[in-house]
Amino acid sequence: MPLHLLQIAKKLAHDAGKLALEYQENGFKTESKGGVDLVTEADKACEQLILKTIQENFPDHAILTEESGAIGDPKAEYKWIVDPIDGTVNFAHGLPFYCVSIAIIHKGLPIIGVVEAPALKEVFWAKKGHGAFKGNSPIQVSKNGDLKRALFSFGYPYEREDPVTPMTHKLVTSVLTESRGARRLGSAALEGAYIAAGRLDAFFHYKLKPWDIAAAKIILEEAGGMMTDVTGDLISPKNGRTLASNGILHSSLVEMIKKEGGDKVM
Ligand code: 2AM
Ligand code: CA
Repeated sequence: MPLHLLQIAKKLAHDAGKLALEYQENGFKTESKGGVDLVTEADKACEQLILKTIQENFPDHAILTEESGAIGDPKAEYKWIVDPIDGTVNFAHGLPFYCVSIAIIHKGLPIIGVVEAPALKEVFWAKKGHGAFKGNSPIQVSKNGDLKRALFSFGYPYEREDPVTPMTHKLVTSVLTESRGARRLGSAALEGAYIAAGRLDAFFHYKLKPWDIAAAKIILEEAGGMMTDVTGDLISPKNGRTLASNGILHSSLVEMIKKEGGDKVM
């Protein structure tokens, strides 16, 4: 791996985060992508900043981003997966739960993840085999194996008519019965990083995209947690069903979701 890859990923997340904060301060235009999904001028500008640097420094690397899709050779040795602003609805409403999410995949294996939340002044990152960090401090998932003491987070997909919406309601109801509570933060990347840091114990969300979760997955796994499909298998990019946890709770959550029929919808 080029030695400076991690440094560049961190600098890019930081610079894009700074730019997002400037837009937050000075105002920005918002467009609808259809339904409740939004894109702002800031999403586009942050993405351009990140793309330009990757393309200048690593012309042979492939890139997948939320706003531009797939760029470059699909067989490239290195692939970047970028969400310039994860939590765009929060960003558009002036809520601080948004982040820049950058992952690097080498020959199909995730090696670097960076999630920077500029309004909260926090950066979470991990390098394969070297652990996960918040700033300079190592982080670890919670050691909580008791569902009753678990704090959950979850999300709804943008398509409100989707069959996963009633299933999400159903799962929230059972989580609220079984656990300490459920939060909805509105940024899947940040929620994954928060499980890695032990702030949350588990998270579920249907219909996520690779750019929502790629960086958080590396960080979470390096912090001792798990991110899988709701069945416990690998996440399918076709449906993006996602269950993340501290690892200890994972199999009981797979069971809980199965009991509600959550493994049957996608
Ligand atoms: P975004 O803010 O980048 O659009 C909100 O619950 C979280 O889930 C955010 O991370 C949001 O990403 C993501 N999200 C929700 N529905 C989605 C969908 N249908 N496709 C992709 N991402 C989605
Ligand atoms: Ca996103």
